[in-house]
Amino acid sequence: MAFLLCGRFRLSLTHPLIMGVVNVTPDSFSDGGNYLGLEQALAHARSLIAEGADILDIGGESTRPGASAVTMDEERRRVLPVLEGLAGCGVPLSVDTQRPGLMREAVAAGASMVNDVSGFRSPGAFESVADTDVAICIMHMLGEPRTMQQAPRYQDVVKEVGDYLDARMAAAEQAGIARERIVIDPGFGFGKTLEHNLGLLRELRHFRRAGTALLAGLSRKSMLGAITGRGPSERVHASAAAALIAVQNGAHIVRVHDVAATRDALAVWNALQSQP
Ligand code: 7PJ
Repeated sequence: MAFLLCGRFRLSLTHPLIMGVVNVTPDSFSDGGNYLGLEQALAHARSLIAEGADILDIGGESTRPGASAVTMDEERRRVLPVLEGLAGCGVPLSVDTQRPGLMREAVAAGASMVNDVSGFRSPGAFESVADTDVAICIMHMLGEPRTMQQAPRYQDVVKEVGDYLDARMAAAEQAGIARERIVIDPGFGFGKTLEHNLGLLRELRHFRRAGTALLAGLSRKSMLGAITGRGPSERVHASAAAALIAVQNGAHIVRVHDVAATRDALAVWNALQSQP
């Protein structure tokens, strides 16, 4: 039976899992500490768990196209208190970071998964988590966030993304990270045109690898804006549809902002699976 080793959790992959997104943003009204930002993030995290999130992904750095980088200290100040505040919340916590130093601190603070949109390209990234038991999510990104949407090109997007993920997975295993701890993700919107994204979604099943979980993050992304003509906060229905298609096409985990809507969409899918 397929499962993902995720710190002290062992997640069954026989049903799709919902990863809820918790963005920790600075509070513009508070001086000094970031108390309000922290309280908001914790309240949001708890409501996502109540809505049915199986995993929470906590991020303190914006990886949206064109976003500017935050310092390691600032990222640490945003993320670590949220991890500590959610200790014992009952679901595994993922930290969305590209910094090996923060990966280790996050694991010490209770994270069960490390999600790196750069595919653990920073020197020492795999090594920083190899001797722990946490899961890692390796995502494909073409280039880097600042420039990735400047005319991305591929000969064959499905093949190139698949080859990249295979190479990163091999490097992870080389570093001592077992397959059962690895999640792979084609990285929708990270250096991809609408056409590339649609090709990846259509062929998502090609990214399934034995012993490894497949994650898809389509929630509220600009490809859904291009399709519907709607702004980010109005993409809930399109996001639920996209999550359902991703699961139908082989995703084990969907990374979403709107957990309640996704849960209901996947409940319909789950009901069909249990038919004889
Ligand atoms: C993803 C992510 C994704 C993984 C973001 C956004 C942009 N991590 N972090 N996969 N997207 N693994 O949520 O719109 O697709 S940030």
